[in-house]
Amino acid sequence: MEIQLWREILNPYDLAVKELTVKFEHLIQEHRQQGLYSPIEQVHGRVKTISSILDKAQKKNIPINEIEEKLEDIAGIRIICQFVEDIQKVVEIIRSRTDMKVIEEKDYVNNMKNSGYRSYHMIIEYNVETMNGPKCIHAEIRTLAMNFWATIEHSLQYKYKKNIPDHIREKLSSAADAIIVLDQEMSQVRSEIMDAQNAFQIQANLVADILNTIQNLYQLANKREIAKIQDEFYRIYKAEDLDQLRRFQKQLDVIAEGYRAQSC
Ligand code: 0O2
Repeated sequence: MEIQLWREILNPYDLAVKELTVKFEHLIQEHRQQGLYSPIEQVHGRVKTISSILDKAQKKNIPINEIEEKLEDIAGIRIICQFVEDIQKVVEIIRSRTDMKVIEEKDYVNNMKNSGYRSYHMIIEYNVETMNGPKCIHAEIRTLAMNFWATIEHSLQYKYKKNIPDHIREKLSSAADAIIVLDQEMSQVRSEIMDAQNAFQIQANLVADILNTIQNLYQLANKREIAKIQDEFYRIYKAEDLDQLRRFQKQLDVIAEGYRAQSC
C-alpha cells in the first residue's frame, strides 16, 4: 500500500482519537467544576504506528486490504480510573452516550488474561465528520495500578519480542496478583479518598469564585473596602474551614450584587 493511502486511512482515526480525548477530558472537567468526584482520572489516545499495524496484521493473518475492516484497534483511547469500581461507571457512561455506539465489550478486569493483564475493552463506533463515515475505536478502561502493570509488561514484550523469559514471567505474574490486592485495598479506603478529593475540589472552586468576584469588585468598590475584603478572605482561607469559606462567598456575592445595582 502506498504511503499516501496510509495517510488517507489514518487521518480520520487521528481526528476520532482527538475528538474522543477532548470529550472525555471535558467530562473530567465537568465533574470537577461541579465539585463531584470524576470516575475518570486521565485519558490518553493514540493511532497505531504503521509498523505496529503491519506487525499486528501479520500476526493475525490479516491481508493488507482488509486491515481497516478486521483490525479493531487502529486507533485507541485509554481511560484511567483511580478505583476498580470506577471502571463500571465509565463503561455505563460510554454505553449511555448517543455519540458513541458500543460494538463489543471484553471484561479482562474480572477475567484476567493468562499474562496477568487486566483491563476492560470496548470497541466503540464513532462518527467522525470526514468523507469516510464512522470509525471503530478501541477503548481500554483500567485503574492506575492495572495501567502500571500493563505498561511495564508491554515494554518487556517489546524488549523480548513477545518471548519474555520464564523468570520474568513469574515476577510479572506475582506482580499482577499484588496489583489485585493493591486495587482491593484502595477500594476499602475509596470513600475517604473520594471525600478528601471532593473537599479539595470544592475548596478550589470556591477560592476561584471568590477571587473572581474580588477582581470584579476592583472596578466597582473603593480600594479601602477591597483591602478589607481581601484581609477577611486571607483570614478565612487560613482557617481551612469550608463552611466559613462558603458563607464568605455568599456574603461577597451580596456585596457584589449591591455594587452592581448601584452602578446601573
Ligand atoms: P499496542 O502496542 O498497545 O497497540 P483478542 O485477544 O484479539 O480476542 P483483545 O485482547 O481485546 O482481543 O485484543 P488484543 O488485540 O489482543 O489487544 C488489544 C490491546 O489490549 C493491545 O494492543 C494491548 O494494548 C492491550 N493488551 C491486550 N492483552 C495484553 C497483555 O497481555 N499485556 C498488555 N500489556 N497489553 C495487552 P496491542 O496491539 O498488543 O499493542
